[in-house]
Amino acid sequence: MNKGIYQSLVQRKQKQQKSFVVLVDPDKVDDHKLDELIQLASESKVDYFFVGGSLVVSDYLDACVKKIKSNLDIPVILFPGSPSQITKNADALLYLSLISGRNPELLIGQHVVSAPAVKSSGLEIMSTGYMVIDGGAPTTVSYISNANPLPSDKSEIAICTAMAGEMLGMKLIYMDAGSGARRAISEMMIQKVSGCISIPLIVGGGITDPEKAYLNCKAGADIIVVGNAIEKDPTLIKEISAAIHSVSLSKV
Ligand code: 1GP
Repeated sequence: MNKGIYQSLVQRKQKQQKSFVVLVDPDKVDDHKLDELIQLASESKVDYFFVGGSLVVSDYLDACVKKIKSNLDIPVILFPGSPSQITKNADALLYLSLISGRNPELLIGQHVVSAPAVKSSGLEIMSTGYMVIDGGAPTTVSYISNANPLPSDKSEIAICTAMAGEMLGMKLIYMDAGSGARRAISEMMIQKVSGCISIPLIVGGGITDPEKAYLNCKAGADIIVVGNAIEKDPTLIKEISAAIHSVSLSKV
């Protein structure tokens, strides 16, 4: 099985190079909008695309992945809200287990049901401890997951959860306040969690400006994911990418 993308994430972390991910929700783009994102991403040194959403009802996922792949040399990683959001045309899959919640379906149940399809997809599978952090208001992910988000002021729970995920063998930790979160994850929590794990830390949810992305990276996030803000204003891609990559430069 191809391990190239995970290796690149680990190497980037070792070199303290921060990564910028543009999240595309197939329900919220069309060909025209995607063309614009592709153009801006190619001009702005975007590192990875995530494609998926907590609830995808359109049938645009496969076409969306194909369009990005045929226009750009940037890895496309699936970020699925359910096992139906899998296409072999992507490069890799975040194999998410919702370790912040106590819903057995999202911890292991859906994985069991979809295991044969996932295995035969040929995608690079990246086991990911997924932690939904309270973002100040219900988000689609907190509703659909039917699990309590982790309280935003309980860094010690976040630390223990991430440590447990790493010791269980997960390859990535993804702390997510949920798409369009009112309140993004605090730098204090990011700093505490990143100091207690050695695998790459992904942070997303409610990041709407370059400053927040920069501060999240400074606090210890290795990979920053932005979706909602870019849907509203695609030109933000350029500024956010520059802010994230400036952290890498300042560490060289
Ligand atoms: C959501 O972390 C992602 O799962 C990105 O969140 O859409 O708020 O940027 P936003």
